[in-house]
Amino acid sequence: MPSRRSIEDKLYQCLVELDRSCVIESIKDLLGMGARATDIVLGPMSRAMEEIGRLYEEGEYFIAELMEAAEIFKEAMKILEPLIREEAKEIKGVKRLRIVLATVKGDVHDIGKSLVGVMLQAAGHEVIDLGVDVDVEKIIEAIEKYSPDIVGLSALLTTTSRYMRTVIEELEKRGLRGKVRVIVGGAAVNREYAESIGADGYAANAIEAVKLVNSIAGGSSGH
Ligand code: B1M
Repeated sequence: MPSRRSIEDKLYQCLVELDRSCVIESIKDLLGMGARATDIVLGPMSRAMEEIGRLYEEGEYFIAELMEAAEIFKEAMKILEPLIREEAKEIKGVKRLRIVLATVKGDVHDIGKSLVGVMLQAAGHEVIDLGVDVDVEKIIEAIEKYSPDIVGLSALLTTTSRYMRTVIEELEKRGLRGKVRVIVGGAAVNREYAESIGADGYAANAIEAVKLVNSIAGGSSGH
């Protein structure tokens, strides 16, 4: 009987090699062994996506491979998402907050942002997902329309992470900054950067994002 660790390694390898059927089979095997869907996604699957990015940087993979990897990831999420929703209920916060989520202008990476949205919803919060390549005008429209407690911004590109500062500055100019908390995340962002642009919080992954929102909920009236 193979160990859970060896199946995790297999899943990682199969995703790096873009072997769709092996990815699905390994996920089913891991679930059959009692693994948590959240651990599968945030563990071997996320590590594999990082490696795929590295292979792209090294010139071994091209855009076609990045797109294929994203498709396989999304197919796997069809199996994993309902289970992640169940698991995230365990980190349910005390208050329900309303969060407007967006991947910022110029950036079309949506897998991580969507995962954050799924887990926040499952943890009991209301999520309005504006999608990808979202400019500050759309964010402001959403703030005016939905009066969210939090705006969550995602960026995976170094170039687009700068737009997070633009959003915060524009909210200040329009007198909206005091009305919402702004939290940021995504592979191009870290805690130092979040602090430097005056964000209210940073989360490294989807679980951390839920914990961050729950901690903000602890000090707010909620929706
Ligand atoms: Co792109 N890409 N990509 N890509 N891509 C990266 C990001 C890159 C790091 C790869 C690399 O070179 N190593 C690199 C960026 C380098 C940089 O700027 N520092 C890169 C590049 C260069 C590009 C293009 C410019 C390539 C080109 O065209 N020349 C181009 C840009 C397109 C654009 O956006 N304008 C591009 C395109 C693409 C695809 C469209 C082909 C595809 C995305 C498909 C899609 O999303 N629908 C793609 C992919 C798949 C990747 C990698 C390989 C994987 C991203 C992913 O889905 N990871 C990526 C490599 C990497 O990230 N190291 C790469 C899995 C996901 C679960 O993790 O998204 O990090 P992640 O989300 C995590 C956390 O970051 C966090 O929680 C999530 C779950 O734990 N998180 C938040 C995310 N958002 C959050 C928000 C929060 C809190 C936490 O609060 C609000």
